[in-house]
Amino acid sequence: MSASNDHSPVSTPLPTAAAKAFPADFVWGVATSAFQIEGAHDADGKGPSIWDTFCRQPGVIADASNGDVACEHYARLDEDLDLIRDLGVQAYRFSVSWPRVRPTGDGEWNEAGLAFYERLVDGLIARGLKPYLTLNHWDLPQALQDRGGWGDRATVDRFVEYAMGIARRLGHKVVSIATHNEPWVVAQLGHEKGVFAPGLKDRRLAAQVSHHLLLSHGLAITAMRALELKASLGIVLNMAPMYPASDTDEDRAAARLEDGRLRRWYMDPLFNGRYPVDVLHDLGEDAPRVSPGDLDQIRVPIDFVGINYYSRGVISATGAFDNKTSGLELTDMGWEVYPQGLTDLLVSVHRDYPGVKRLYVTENGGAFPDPLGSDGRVHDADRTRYLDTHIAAVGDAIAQGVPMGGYMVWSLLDNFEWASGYEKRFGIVHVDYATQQRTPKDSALAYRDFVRAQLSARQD
Ligand code: IFM
Repeated sequence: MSASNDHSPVSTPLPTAAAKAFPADFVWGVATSAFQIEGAHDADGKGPSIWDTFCRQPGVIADASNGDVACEHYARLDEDLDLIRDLGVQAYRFSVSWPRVRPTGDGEWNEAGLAFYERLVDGLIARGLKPYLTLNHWDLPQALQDRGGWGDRATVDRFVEYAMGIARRLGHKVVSIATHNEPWVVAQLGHEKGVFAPGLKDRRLAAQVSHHLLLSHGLAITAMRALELKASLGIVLNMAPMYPASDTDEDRAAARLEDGRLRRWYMDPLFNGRYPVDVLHDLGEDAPRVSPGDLDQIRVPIDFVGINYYSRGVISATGAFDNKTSGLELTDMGWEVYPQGLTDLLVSVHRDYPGVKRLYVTENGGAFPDPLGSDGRVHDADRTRYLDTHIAAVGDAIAQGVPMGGYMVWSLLDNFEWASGYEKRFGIVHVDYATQQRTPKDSALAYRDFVRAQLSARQD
């Protein structure tokens, strides 16, 4: 590992996970997204995204930072690809910045931006790594937002054009294309709560946005299918199992509705061709306008669903549950560490949606404040434990028959954690933002050694 050649191997890497069985074709990887690491916000013809704009509003980002520089990944591509290779993982999940490749969301394509992603994909392949590409990890071109963004049905068509442009250029090289990352976040945090870009607070708009995201997914999948790519095509959703805070009817009903808002709102149209009745009822007048045929377009066959899992939800009808009192370890985000929730979630998705062919954990990890020590290392035992127990939880789901395809750690690098700025560190590789020095943390070394042992066991 370039920044850690002197680091000795971890003797018993991820012991709980190592006791589980994973299929021979299971893929081990790491994940990032464009806005969170690339920087180079206006380099080589890139247009502004809604996150570039949002970060400039006072008070919206905890440390008043932005993505202008981030991890300088755009300039340090080769170094970072070497880092991934040296981790010994098989796959790298990344996203393409739409305004880097098509600055205004329509019109001219930016060859320099396309060439960057081609270099990224070719660089992965040359290092024996599998590219997992995500099209939309939230950084919509600002020019499209100026015309209504995801609230405007025309953005659906622009997204299909974007998907086709990327698929034509890179689709024959990558192994996987996901349309959207966490559409719930775009709709709810971006358009209802207003804490993420574009910072709007309008429940009806948020519901319409979620519908347009789903419609754009379905239409893009259909269009990309026609290219007969080898890449598998799917979508990535954030999910959390929702447990009632008590056994009362009220708490159980509240937990069911919360599950509806987060999971069934996306999975039901994708796999059953309808929105869940209880959530529609809850939305009332704010329910989205759905044109005839839309739901058929959304329910097109896909090859996989990626699940991003971080924690559980505990729901009480009065909103009274305080996770600080649960006694569970909390990450630096204040999220409970609850690996059993990942098993429960994967098992429930498999049970409730038999149409799902393959599931991936496309993101999982924890923010912990572990600093760089005086020995030049980061002894992040908390993150290492988090990975160990959550990978083991995936193993438990596999033992219960869930068709799992792979697991990707969030994240390769410490990076821009949206409204939390650079204050929260999810990386298994530490980034010193003053020097851009990358230092693999103990968790990276443990994951490296765990993956190495998994892969070598396959050859026996
Ligand atoms: O950093 C984010 C990522 O962009 C999307 N999923 C959740 C992560 C941690 O908050």
